[in-house]
Amino acid sequence: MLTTKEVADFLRAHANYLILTHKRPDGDTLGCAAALCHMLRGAGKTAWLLENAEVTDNYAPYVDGLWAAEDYKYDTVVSVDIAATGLFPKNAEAFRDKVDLAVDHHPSYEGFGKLCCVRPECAACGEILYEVAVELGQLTPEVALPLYVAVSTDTGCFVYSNVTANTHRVAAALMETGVDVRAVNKKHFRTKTKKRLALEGRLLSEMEYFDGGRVVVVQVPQSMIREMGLTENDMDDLAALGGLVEGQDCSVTMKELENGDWKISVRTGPRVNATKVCEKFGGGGHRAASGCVIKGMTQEAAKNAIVAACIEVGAAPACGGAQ
Ligand SMILES: [Mn+2]
Repeated sequence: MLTTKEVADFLRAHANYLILTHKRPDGDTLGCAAALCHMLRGAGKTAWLLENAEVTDNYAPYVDGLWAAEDYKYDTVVSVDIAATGLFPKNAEAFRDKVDLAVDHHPSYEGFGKLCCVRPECAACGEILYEVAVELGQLTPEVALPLYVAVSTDTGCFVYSNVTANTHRVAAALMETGVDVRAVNKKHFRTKTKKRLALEGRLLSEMEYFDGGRVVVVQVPQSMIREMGLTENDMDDLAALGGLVEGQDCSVTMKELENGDWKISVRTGPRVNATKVCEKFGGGGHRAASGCVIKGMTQEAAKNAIVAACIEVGAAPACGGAQ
């Protein structure tokens, strides 16, 4: 396990970098990749990102023009914010055993990198890359902007329970480079497309409550996805919606996949261990945010099964340590 100082030494010691991002890329993986690319170039290195076909419109501007050409000759592969080889995009599968350095903040990091810098205490991978930028003397506005996007988006604009004083210190240092964080926050947290607002309106009005209102269920069947012409971008972070309701402490979001399986996200307060709920269906994650896939069930059956699991786990006496 490398320190950020050792990461900087490693980066100084090589020349031609290829940077990998994860499947269904979010602001953290893309922001970190863009920032790493800029800081390496600032340090006199050659650096490009492996193209990620799933980049959504809201994050595309940060990685625009940074994709590696097909014939790019790299000597060093770095992954950012990738916890497992299963999260490599299709065109990155050949790199599963070729990552020289993995930088990540997920407690579930699988150890695929030859070297790694994994810091689970960081709310965003961007906090780690910030330290690397400082070590390299490359905390320029060009580096700071995507890092701010990484940190703000991975913390829901600094409100998730993973946020620490260090998260705020990093954000403050990034602000001090002069980047326009107001524009970033307005774009990512205070602006929604008309389609997204129509979707939220429908989901809010169709929300179902169980267990005296402590469990709330939001359902997005394929019929709704087709009818409203929804893209992945339109459905980004829908799991946060149920959590807005007063009195709930267990928010379930069910999205039907194209094959009829149900992708379930569970967000919980201290009473319900989301990991234990999702483990019943072969999934997992964090104590307050977990996921699973329910296969071979109708919408009604899947809903009943996940609600029953939430009620059961919530009713069990708390035992064992934190997860
Ligand atoms: Mn992340």
